Amino acid sequence: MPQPSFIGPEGSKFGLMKRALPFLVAIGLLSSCGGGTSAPAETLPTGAMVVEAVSGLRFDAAEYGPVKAGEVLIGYSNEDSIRHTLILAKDNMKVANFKLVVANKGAVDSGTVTLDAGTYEVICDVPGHGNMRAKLIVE
Ligand SMILES: [Cu+2]
Repeated sequence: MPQPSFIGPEGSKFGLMKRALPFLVAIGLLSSCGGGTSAPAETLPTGAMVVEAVSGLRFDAAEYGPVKAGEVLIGYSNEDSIRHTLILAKDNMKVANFKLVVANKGAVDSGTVTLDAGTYEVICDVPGHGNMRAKLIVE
């Protein structure tokens, strides 16, 4: 027996690393490129109106804006440790097809929504988060 137990682990460990390295590099490249439309945003876009979810089931402000009517880019950042959402409503009517979701601490989401002038409610619709309400002024 030519000492298989001594050579063996060293050799196989090194072999595994050699095989794993290109794979890890490929993952790194994929995640840094991004670009897929369905992939969640990892950073807040420049120029976005940013809302933060903070601990205590609150938004970071009671009122946001004023922003200009038209296409409004909204960013949502989670400074809390649980999942939050962001929807908009005006005159008790939900703004259709717009919902931002931040699943955990540090998560961000963003989206563009077309808004007329007026006062909107910013709402987190997670059950039990009824206190997460703020105003958004659009003019
Ligand atoms: Cu919430």
